[in-house]
Amino acid sequence: MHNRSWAEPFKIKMVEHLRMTTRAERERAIAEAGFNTFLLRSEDVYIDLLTDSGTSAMSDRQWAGLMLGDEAYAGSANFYHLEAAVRQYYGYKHVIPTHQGRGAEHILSRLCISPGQYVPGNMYFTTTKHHQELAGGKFVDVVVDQAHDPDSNFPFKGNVDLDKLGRLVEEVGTSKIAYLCLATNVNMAGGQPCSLANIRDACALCRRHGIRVFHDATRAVENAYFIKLREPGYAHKSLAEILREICSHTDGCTMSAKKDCLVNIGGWLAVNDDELADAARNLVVVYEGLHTYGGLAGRDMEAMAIGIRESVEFDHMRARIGQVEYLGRRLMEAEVPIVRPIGGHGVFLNARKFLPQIPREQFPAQSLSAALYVDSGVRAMERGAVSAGRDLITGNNTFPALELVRLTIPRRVYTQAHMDVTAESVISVYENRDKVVGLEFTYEPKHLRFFQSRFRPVTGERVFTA
Ligand code: P71
Repeated sequence: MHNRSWAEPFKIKMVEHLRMTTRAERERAIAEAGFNTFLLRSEDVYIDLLTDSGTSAMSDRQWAGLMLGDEAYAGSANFYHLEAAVRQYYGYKHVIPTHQGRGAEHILSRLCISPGQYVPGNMYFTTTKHHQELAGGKFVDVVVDQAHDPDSNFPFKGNVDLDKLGRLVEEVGTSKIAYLCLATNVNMAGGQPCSLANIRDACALCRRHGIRVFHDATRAVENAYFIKLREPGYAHKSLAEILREICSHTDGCTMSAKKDCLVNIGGWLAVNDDELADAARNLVVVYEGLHTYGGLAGRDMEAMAIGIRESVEFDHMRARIGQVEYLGRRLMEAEVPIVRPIGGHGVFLNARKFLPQIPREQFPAQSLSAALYVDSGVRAMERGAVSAGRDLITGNNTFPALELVRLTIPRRVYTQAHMDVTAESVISVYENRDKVVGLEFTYEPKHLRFFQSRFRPVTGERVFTA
């Protein structure tokens, strides 16, 4: 079986029509959107690779599950199904639903961070770091150096750098550390996994110092797939076994179920500690909803419970990551600069190499995502300096080592032919890269600026003059 090509372990039962646009329409649409792909209308998008978040196609079983929604205010049957699925597959004791991942991050940050404390993490994620900062914490990057190098082929670029973590503990002392925020399949590094050996060692280091570890489990199953393929000793374990082993080292997790769990909305906070669980259940009623629904409908929790079971099936993950690899390989063959190894949830273009003529102050990744949209109607997401935002203290722009454009693949949605068209468009923009123009801000909001910022080309009116 495994010497054959992967193919989707499903067939298509319903289709959603896409609207094709002309280049002139797209020029107008991106200008109206302030050259920010977040501000485009989805009707104007052909292939939507903005995110894999909440964009999955649900299965017929999940759709059937929606009809079993128990919309009781309290004690919905679907909550207990979700709780059982999380306990079985992730292994945490207490499960508190939230409307999505950042809802869980908010509750955890408020409960576990005191002002002035440090929160080490294996690379920042925008919403995670923002909630840590709102709670008075300071994020400290402890990911391995390879994560910041788009050309490093290291197989576990998500790993925690134990020296960096150890040094922080020594410098500031354990009482100044809120917890270790351990992300699996690190998003901002390009969808890169941690090894189980590293997870074990990082968590053991924390345990020796009495520091708790909270896991961002958003893409933990994708991480488990890479462990199975790449880490000695795991080839014969199931994804479910590997997932349980990852989680077993940590004290709890935040989850955006909109990714691995194959739903359009939802998340949860899970913890093992009884007192922390009580405090979280108490706080969730203030911000999300009662602790048996957390801002979700009963039907959403049912779809999540079913999605969790589907997400750990090997053939599902093989096809999901196989599709991402297919796109990545096509771009590598054309020598387009992408982050290597190819990640779990998308292919990340290295905008600094792609557009060396655009200075970082003119946001090459933002320009590239706008140009790609103009070329073909493919929508990507900037993951560079605009996403990184400003320094809390100096207020200056920060320029992370990675200036990337993410082509994120929704799960079970697009075909290989869509990947071909995407590759053709990226290659054609690459061939015309000297015709892409840098951008400057015309509007910059205070929080998570990448969502709503507006820009204009530094010269002329168009971002892509090919
Ligand atoms: C993604 C998203 C959604 C997103 C969020 C912020 C900016 C742009 C897009 C969300 C994540 C995530 C990780 C590792 C927590 C969240 C928040 N990712 N951790 O990649 O990837 O979850 O969106 O459900 O609130 O497009 P939430």
